[in-house]
Amino acid sequence: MPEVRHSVCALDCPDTCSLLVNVDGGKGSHLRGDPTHPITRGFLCGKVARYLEREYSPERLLYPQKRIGSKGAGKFERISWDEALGTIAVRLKSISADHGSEAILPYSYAGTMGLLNGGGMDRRFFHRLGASRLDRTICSSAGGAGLAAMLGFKYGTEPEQFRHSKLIIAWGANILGNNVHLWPFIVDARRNGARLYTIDPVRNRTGRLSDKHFSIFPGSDLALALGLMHVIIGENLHDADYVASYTEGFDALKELAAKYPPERVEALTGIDRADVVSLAREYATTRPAVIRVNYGTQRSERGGTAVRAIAALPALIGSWREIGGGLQLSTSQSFRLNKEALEMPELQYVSPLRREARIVNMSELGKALTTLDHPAVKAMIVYNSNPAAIAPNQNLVLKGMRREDLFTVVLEQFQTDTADHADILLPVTTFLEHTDLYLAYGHYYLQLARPALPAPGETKSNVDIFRLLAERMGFEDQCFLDSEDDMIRTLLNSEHPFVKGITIEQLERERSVRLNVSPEGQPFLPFAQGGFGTASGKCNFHAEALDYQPPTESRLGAAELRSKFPLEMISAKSHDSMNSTFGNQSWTHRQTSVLLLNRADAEPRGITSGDRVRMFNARGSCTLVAEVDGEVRSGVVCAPSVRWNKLSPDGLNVNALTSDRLTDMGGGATFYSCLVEVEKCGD
Ligand SMILES: Nc1nc2c(c(=O)[nH]1)N[C@H]1C(S)=C(S)[C@@H](COP(=O)(O)OP(=O)(O)OC[C@H]3O[C@@H](n4cnc5c(=O)[nH]c(N)nc54)[C@H](O)[C@@H]3O)O[C@H]1N2
Ligand SMILES: Nc1nc2c(c(=O)[nH]1)N[C@H]1C(S)=C(S)[C@@H](COP(=O)(O)OP(=O)(O)OC[C@H]3O[C@@H](n4cnc5c(=O)[nH]c(N)nc54)[C@H](O)[C@@H]3O)O[C@H]1N2
Ligand code: SF4
Ligand SMILES: [Mo]
Repeated sequence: MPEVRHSVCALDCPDTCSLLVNVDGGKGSHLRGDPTHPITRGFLCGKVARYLEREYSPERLLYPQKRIGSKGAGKFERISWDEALGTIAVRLKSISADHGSEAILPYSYAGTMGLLNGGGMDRRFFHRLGASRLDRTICSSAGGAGLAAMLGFKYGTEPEQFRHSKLIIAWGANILGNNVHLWPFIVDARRNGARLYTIDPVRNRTGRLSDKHFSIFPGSDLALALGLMHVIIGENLHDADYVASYTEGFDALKELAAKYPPERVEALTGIDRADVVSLAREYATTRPAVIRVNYGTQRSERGGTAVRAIAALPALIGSWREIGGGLQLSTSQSFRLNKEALEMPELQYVSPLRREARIVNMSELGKALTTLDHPAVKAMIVYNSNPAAIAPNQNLVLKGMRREDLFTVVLEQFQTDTADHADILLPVTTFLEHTDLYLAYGHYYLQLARPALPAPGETKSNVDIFRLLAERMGFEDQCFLDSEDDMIRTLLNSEHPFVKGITIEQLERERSVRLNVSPEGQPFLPFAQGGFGTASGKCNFHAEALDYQPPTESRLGAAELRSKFPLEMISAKSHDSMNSTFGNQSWTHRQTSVLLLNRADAEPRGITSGDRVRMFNARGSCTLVAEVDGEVRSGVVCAPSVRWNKLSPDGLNVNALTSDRLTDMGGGATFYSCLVEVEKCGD
């Protein structure tokens, strides 16, 4: 009989699943979803059901290495940990002495969502070093800012409540692809007569299974939200009592919405005027109605404001009052852990800087590596991320990463495109092999995971590596001696009622603990009676900040750009991958080498399914295989992402085309505001 151990999926996914691992003679033999977990409910997504293939892949990095070929060539030689750590410490000390400590740049995102390995010992290390601080904007900062501006908090409807909804709107949210554990609740709701609508320029798996699909122009969601408000307010379908009690700025909103009649909204969004009207009426009169808006909506130039406007809709119709009403973008801010004590920003004051370090926006990495000055970036330490593949404006990023005078350290599990650019490459554990604490951004359960499997070769966790680096740098601060459990206790040391009283012992026993967001057995209705986190405690519509302008890179954007590059390119998430994490698996490679085109765009270009096509704009180009069908609306192409550059014929992926222009709020990346042209490749 195999021993069954518990773990938590660390991938950057709203579901944060609870896992059970069968272990036979020290080796994992089977991975499944924990049937007792209220969200995981005993099943896993396709990619993680096969995670043991990754765990035991012969391509795992097992030993520290140093580069022996040119940057990017991927030629390395094994070295000892002693040599690796020694080399890094010597280089960081000399760079800090010669150029100032801010010449050192950490670069990380959510390769693991674990709080300790994602942002614990590393943060302490870089603060003590006086390194530049990284603004982690690559994914969700625009939507986060939009949501916070409207609601004051970054949380919303519980996934469990979706089963009580009668109308579910998936707005830029590929639920089946990217958030599959919400689906069973939607199935339950539909059994009780609920309808599911999707608003997306791409009719993906979720769109195909919906009752109605609204094929929207990319980046025009703000105009649609205003159009819905036009009808709702114009026909007096709003909840006047909720609006009067818990919101402010309604009169200005009414005035603004009046400027968005259905005809104008049709022209701006591509959605038929009659559909705008019927959607608004249904949304306002179906009780309860819930919106699942996801980050797809905010990867555009107007993305922050779009989310802000969408987040106003439940307040307008009063659906926050109802079980199964409201809206969910993220639940992350309900985890009021003591992150400040974990990260220790005060260490910057004992660093050589003796002040707070400058902030570098990760969505502008190419610029940072090629144009930043005073000081220029001389060292980059990358962990939990693969910027060579996932960052926008890839040609500029790669130019920077190939600078001979840039010292690059990469902590990785696999030989990614970023690993190819390392001077020193360090092998790290997977989430199945180390301790960590996990919040979630799609539910309200806090979870603890202990190592379920032994760490192979000479792999170490991020926590251990930064602890060792601190020692080599001569940092004597007590905090670098903290164990994982010390750090978890630090995080749990919070007075906020949502987490107060949760202990490591309880987490050890129960593995998954629901936050104290509502009394036991009762649903969490965050804004049923106001209680917004804004200065006034009310939902502030702030209409003056909501007017719509089409994105520069869109079909209604800059004329000169449109004439050269008439197609809007979306590089949405591929169904069975996780950004670039599974890039070396054959199924991911298949899913991320295609470009979906509408027949109306393919035919005039002489393109049919199976053709090799070149997609290009002024920033770069890449080669893909055309798939012509009805999935994307005309004028839009979609390249499921993120492919490993080195597995493509030209060594580049779609991010060679994406722009490093920032979003309207939150300084986010605008991956989905991207104009391109496509041509058939010659034979
Ligand atoms: N299978 C899988 N799951 C994942 C990931 C993955 O790579 N693969 N990545 C994880 C990560 S990092 C994240 S942030 C989440 C993201 O989860 P989502 O936000 O759901 O993912 P996206 O694919 O970016 O976007 C969702 C949908 O938005 C649509 N979209 C694009 N532009 C627009 C627009 O302007 N308006 C509207 N209305 N829709 C638009 C896309 O076509 C897509 O269908 O998923 C996580 N889960
Ligand atoms: N074109 C396009 N580009 C995109 C997106 C898109 O939709 N389209 N999505 C964007 C979004 S939403 C996001 S979130 C980013 C994601 O970009 P990244 O944060 O870079 O995520 P991944 O590509 O999944 O790469 C994570 C890496 O971390 C490594 N890793 C996993 N666990 C650990 C660990 O414990 N320690 C260390 N050191 N490494 C570990 C994995 O092996 C993997 O190579 O990509 C963005 N880029
Ligand atoms: S990637 Fe998401 S759905 Fe898949 S196992 Fe992990 S948390 Fe669950
Ligand atoms: Mo993301």
